[in-house]
Amino acid sequence: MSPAARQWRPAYIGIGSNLYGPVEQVETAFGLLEKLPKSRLVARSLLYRSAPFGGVEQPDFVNAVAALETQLDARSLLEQLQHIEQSRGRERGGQRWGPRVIDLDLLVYDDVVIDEPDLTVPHPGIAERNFVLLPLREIAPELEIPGLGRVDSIAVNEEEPRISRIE
Ligand code: A4P
Ligand code: MG
Repeated sequence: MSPAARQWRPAYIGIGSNLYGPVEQVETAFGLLEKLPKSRLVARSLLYRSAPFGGVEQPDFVNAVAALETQLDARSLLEQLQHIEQSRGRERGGQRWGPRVIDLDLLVYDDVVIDEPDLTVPHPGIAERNFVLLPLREIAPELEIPGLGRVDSIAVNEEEPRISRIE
């Protein structure tokens, strides 16, 4: 293994659920992220309740963001996230933007830019989704996102439906 591959690199994960007890699902996801190989969970946002984005009629979501440091490369990390989704009973091939027990999106992986259909990093939805932006701003306001700039300089999307913190 090259020395570079052993570096600890920051990564941010968006978590969403709107089925089967979303608060518990998100809490469980944090627990599973904590156990990822070659990775450590370094910060977690509060939980946010948000109206569904994307035009599909469905229950409200619970969203949060996790900060990791990881020695996994971006693709290996995405595979691990997909394992977690599967282990929680996430069905593949469901409706796009439809309801899901757990959704884990790789939002940012250090300063890396990847533009492939199966992995786009930074995640293209960050700037238009308050349910990603607000929890990310809570834990990483100074983060520089390639192509977008500092998190706390990204404007909130005023068009997006309601969102509130779960106290
Ligand atoms: N993929 C590419 N880049 C990435 C990345 N950075 N992270 C590929 C994760 N996956 C990435 O994902 C489809 C494919 O995207 C994967 O095979 C992966 O290789 P998916 O999770 O299976 O499909 P999806 O989630 O149905 O599609 P998509 O486009 O990821 O949906 P979104 O954008 O996640 O939207 N409203 C609220 N309020 N809160 C939500 O969390 N979520 C959605 C889902 C809709 N509305 C929502 C919420
Ligand atoms: Mg997804």
